[in-house]
Amino acid sequence: MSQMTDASQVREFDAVVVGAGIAGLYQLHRLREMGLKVLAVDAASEVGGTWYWNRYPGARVDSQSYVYQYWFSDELLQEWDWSERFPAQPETERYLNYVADKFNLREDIQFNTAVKSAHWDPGSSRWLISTDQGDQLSAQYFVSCAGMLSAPVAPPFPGHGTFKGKIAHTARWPREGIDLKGKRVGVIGTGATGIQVIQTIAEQVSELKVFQRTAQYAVPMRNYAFDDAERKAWRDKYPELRETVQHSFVGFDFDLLEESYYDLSPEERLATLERIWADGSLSFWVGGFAELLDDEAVNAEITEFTRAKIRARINDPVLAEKLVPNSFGFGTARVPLENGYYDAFNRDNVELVDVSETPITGFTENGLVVDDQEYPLDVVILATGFDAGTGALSRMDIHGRDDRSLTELWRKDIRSTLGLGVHGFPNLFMVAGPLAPSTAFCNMATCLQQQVDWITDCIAYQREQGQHVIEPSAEKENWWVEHHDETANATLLMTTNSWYTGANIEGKPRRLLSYIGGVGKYREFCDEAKASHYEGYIVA
Ligand code: NA7
Repeated sequence: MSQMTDASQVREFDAVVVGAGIAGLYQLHRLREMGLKVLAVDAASEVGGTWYWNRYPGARVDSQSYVYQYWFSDELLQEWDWSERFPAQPETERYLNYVADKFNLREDIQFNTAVKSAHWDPGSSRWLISTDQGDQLSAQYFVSCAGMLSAPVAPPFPGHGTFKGKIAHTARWPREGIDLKGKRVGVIGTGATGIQVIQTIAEQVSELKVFQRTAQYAVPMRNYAFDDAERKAWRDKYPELRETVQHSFVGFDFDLLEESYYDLSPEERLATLERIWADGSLSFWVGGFAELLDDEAVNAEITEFTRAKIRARINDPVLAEKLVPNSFGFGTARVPLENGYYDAFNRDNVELVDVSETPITGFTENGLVVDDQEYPLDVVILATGFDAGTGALSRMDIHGRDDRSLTELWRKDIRSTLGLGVHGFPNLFMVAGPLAPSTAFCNMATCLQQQVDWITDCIAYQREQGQHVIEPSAEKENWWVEHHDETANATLLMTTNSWYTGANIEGKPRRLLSYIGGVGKYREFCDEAKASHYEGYIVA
């Protein structure tokens, strides 16, 4: 108990789960069902995870509601009525609160509590965990459901402290909100988040300055309200949908097209692109031509199609060229959906400030400075993203066997086994860890549940066998990392700078954070590990 100061203060659990979002709630439920004594901790004051923190104006799920949900309870599927195809943050947060209440999950969640450190104690074969609230916890299993986009990053702009207005990061949006009506607002960042903010606040604020470093290819979202008949139609399809999402390329009810781009005439290609564009969802990207992601020529043609769509939306042709991406191919970074984003730039009160060549110098007391020009602002919104995949765990002080540090390991080389565990870290399980599809190439709800199920089955098997410790071997991990890299390197994604490859964080090792071999294929690897009774894992 070297990490602990007073053994009598230590609370003992079978498992400590970090996070009370989609994954954490389900993990808590599954482990409790098995009869384990579990504590979930979350830095937030309520459940929701991503949907608790990201309450910025316009925050909305861009996966269809009928697949972005839990599948484990038929009763829940019958009870919960989604109001829209793509629900806004408040509805998703309400859903997660409803789930927490329905399954009495709150009684085993400690809110307002962040894990500070977790150290593997070889003597007791347990994790010794400390929190920022002074808790000392001991658990056989340490399960991170801390999220893959939950560690926000903000550039260290000089003069930050001198600004007299308000600065808010989208992922730390205050619960009481920020009154933007009639204000002069600056938004830094035009990724999926910035796009949702900009299109939402453009008509509320007096002036909106959009500081854009890299333009994005955003696809129009076709959102609409569901009526009872539509909800019933989905409910009737749930048994089939539950299966479909688990075997598709990215965990949705659609899949990549079966036909090759090369088998179609130019007219047929265009007709297909128009058809999938009109669906108004991520299917234009990950439910389209498979060659988009690994064939430069095909990617270039689809990129041109998308650029033309963007140009057509902007009245001023000079501005249009600034909003059309020119440094990377369509689909080689996360594709945002938009709902009025490009139209916002046709408004008189919205100005694009191009910071691609001249970066933001910093804050003054009145606003932001670019190229010696001051932009007076009342509020600056940072939509500047996350330390994705590894950030949440790296920000905790996690030490495994032989005192090895996870932060140090990932600082040099981002490794994992199936994204579920890491060699050298016994009884550490990760949901949405790096090198699993859940980091970017999966409908999160599908992958999170599949991973929670795998972890639960693994723990159940261990207990049945009277085993206490499990850890992926070095060989198993090498096999996964090699397969992951081979799959990633065969695509066009590695050459685009974005959070997908860790390029948004200075010094972060480059590796595609998400497995891109397909959700169905990933599931097969996970199922094989289970069927082989965890061959390639070290058990004790
Ligand atoms: P992203 O996609 O990482 O976007 C962050 C944005 O912030 C992006 O446009 C960045 O430009 C911009 N950024 C970051 N630092 C700066 C500085 N110093 N100056 C100007 N602009 C800057 O984060 P999101 O929150 O939008 O989305 C993350 C994921 O959440 C999303 O993909 C969904 O899966 C949900 P850059 O592109 O680096 O030039």
